[in-house]
Amino acid sequence: MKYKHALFLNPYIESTATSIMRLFPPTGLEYVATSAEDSVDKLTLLDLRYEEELCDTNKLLSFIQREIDIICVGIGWDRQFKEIRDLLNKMPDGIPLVVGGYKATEQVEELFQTCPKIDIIVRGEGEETIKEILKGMPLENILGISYRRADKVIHNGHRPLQDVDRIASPNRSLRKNKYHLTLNGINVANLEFDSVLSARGCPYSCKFCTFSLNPLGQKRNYAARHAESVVDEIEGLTAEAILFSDDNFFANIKRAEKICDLLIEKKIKKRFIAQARLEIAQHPKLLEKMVKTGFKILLIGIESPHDWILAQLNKGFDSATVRKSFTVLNGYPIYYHGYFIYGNIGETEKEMLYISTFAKEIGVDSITFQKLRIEKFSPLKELAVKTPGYHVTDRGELYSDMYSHPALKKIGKKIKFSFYRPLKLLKIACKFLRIKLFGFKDILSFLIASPLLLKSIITREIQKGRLGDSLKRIFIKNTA
Ligand code: B12
Ligand code: SF4
Repeated sequence: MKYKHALFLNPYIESTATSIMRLFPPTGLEYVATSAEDSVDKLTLLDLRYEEELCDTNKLLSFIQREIDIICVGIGWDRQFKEIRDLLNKMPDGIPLVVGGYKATEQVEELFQTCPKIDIIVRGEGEETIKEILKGMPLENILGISYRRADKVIHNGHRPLQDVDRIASPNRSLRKNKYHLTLNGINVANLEFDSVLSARGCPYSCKFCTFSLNPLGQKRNYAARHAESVVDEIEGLTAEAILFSDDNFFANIKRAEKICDLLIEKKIKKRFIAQARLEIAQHPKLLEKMVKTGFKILLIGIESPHDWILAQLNKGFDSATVRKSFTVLNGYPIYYHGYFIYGNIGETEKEMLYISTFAKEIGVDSITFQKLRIEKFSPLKELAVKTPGYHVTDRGELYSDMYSHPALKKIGKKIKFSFYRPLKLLKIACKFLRIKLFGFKDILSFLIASPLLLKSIITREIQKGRLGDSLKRIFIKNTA
């Protein structure tokens, strides 16, 4: 073997983290590490979110220096992108550094420019590519990579996509930790989480979701694994709560029904979370089966209450459909989390604030809302640049002369506090009990952890200098 000990690293920087970042395993990195197992003598998979010792950068670097002869890092999200690049720049000289993941593929050129230590970037799906790198194949012959040669960056051609049924599921025994619900670093429930990828790609083309337009990216058309293979994978898992990481688990309704049927037939009792589109409301038979199977949470992209914005984003439905769909969905004991986008091109503050009212009206249980990002290859870029007063930063942040970043942040806070009123928080807790997401043991461990949790929340708010403001917004008046 060319390499004795490969490190597969999920980077994470504690100081700028948000609690939710710990809940699920790094699926993409685990797929690649699993595929690489037979190509190296030894493989260490490290999720820095759960490392007590090695999350200290100096200790991590000395571990790498002592033991590792190739480093493979996954960068999947925009979050902590700068901090991750700073970490990569500290990696020891002389040890090859390979990077891959969604964000790395989007930012190939920038990563080579800002991280002189990176040798190779694996673009798109990496299971086959990594094997060839680890075997020491000449770089010019490896499809799907970009690499440095002298002072230049060379982009090799795309790698053909593998049949999804032939890709091995993540080997969970590579993990050094289990995944639990932690809030502010405190373990609040016994429940173990895992994720299962049952399909890759998405048949829709919302305009803010732009990977397919990256000339260096490699987006597949929707391709789903056979129901039997998905259920076999689930059967072997120890976790009680499973997230289907698919873009949209219900893109093929018949297959989703078959997965439910098989899970019921095999008496596999787990709690499922899935990303879905509103269209699921048109399938009551499936919804009934989902409840029976143990589907507890659906994460649904609603994006906006305004028809003109939904059209601008090419979401494929209007606000009347959202309302109609939720009338159906609310008839089932499932927890609904809605994703919204605000700060759209031409959107006024009044329209942005309406997100909270709308979300309450349709009866969605919780929401998250993100400022519109105009990613590098977004078809919305042209509109943003053409619209007077609008600007896009190098990082894809959209702002306007009317709504600067701080102004949008303030609006975001108003939406948050207007939606999450004390009564709403109580309703969320009741809903969790009603849908039986948590069992008796989890509730008990939550109660035990709650004083510590409350203390940590208060400490964090004090550190950020916003305790008074948050309390005022929750209990007295929600103003900027
Ligand atoms: C599931 C999912 C989640 C889950 C997390 C699951 C998890 N395991 O952590 C949940 C619902 C919690 C979530 C949350 C968020 N998500 Co999300 N999520 C996804 C989704 C749908 C699938 C990710 C996945 O598992 N893909 C399957 C794996 C196999 O693919 P992959 O990760 O790309 O890995 C392959 C290659 O990239 C490569 N590779 C990956 N790592 C490595 C490493 C090496 C060394 C190599 C060689 C190769 C390699 O090989 C892998 C196998 O083929 C993606 C969309 C998508 N289709 O990718 C969005 C996506 C990644 N999420 C996104 C966003 C915005 C978020 C949130 C910020 C949303 C929010 N408002 O809170 C949060 C942030 C979470 C965080 N970590 O900070 C955006 C990211 C955009 C960006 N540029 O940052 C995406 C692209 C969706 C979108 N179109 O907008 N998400
Ligand atoms: S349905 Fe979801 S994953 Fe598919 S294109 Fe739209 S936003 Fe992207």
